[in-house]
Amino acid sequence: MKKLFILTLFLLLSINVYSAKLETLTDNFNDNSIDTVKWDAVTFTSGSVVEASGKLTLSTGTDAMTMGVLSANDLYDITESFISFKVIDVDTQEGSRSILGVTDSLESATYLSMFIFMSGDFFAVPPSGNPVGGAITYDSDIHKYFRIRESSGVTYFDYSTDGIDWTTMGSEADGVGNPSNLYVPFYIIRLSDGPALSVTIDDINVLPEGSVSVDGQAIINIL
Ligand SMILES: [Ca+2]
Repeated sequence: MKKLFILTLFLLLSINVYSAKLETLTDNFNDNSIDTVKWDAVTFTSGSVVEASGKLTLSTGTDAMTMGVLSANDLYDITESFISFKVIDVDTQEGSRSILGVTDSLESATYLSMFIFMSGDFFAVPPSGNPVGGAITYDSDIHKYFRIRESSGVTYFDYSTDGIDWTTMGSEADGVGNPSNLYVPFYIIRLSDGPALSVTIDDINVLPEGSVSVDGQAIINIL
């Protein structure tokens, strides 16, 4: 009985200490209702977060600093894991900034890995904060799937048109932060007054059949 008690205590403590692998956070947004077990949807001032027509749209208002935010309720572990998502469309004009990815702090991150869409381009931003792979002009017909993955202490950034064949933008060592307990925020913010802006995403960690990782290893989360 004592052993059972100790084992139970160990398991309970383990649940509190270790985050689930990031690849286990999945959503196809097909039930047109935000899954509040997985996600916290937040709007600031006149922004909005809407799951409809099988996808999720985050929007700003027309005032500066308005935003729409979808953030995972739990923390996740990216080590030897990954997150992929589909960007159906995103406003990238001046005054718009969309940030999709993971971070160990919402205030002052020591580990972060994010895609940022701004000024007509998108960037892969690794833990150092210095983009890898340069600026790529965003084209919604070409840049549909995005993925951040970690392997052996290195974080990689990939994009794909079909979710099957991937292009690696760049990579960087994880650095000093904690990649095992990460927030997963997706948000769009309007930096100055102007028309409302939006980003529409889908298929968090859901990829078409036939998709394999860039290094040819595991087949991941097929439809
Ligand atoms: Ca969907």
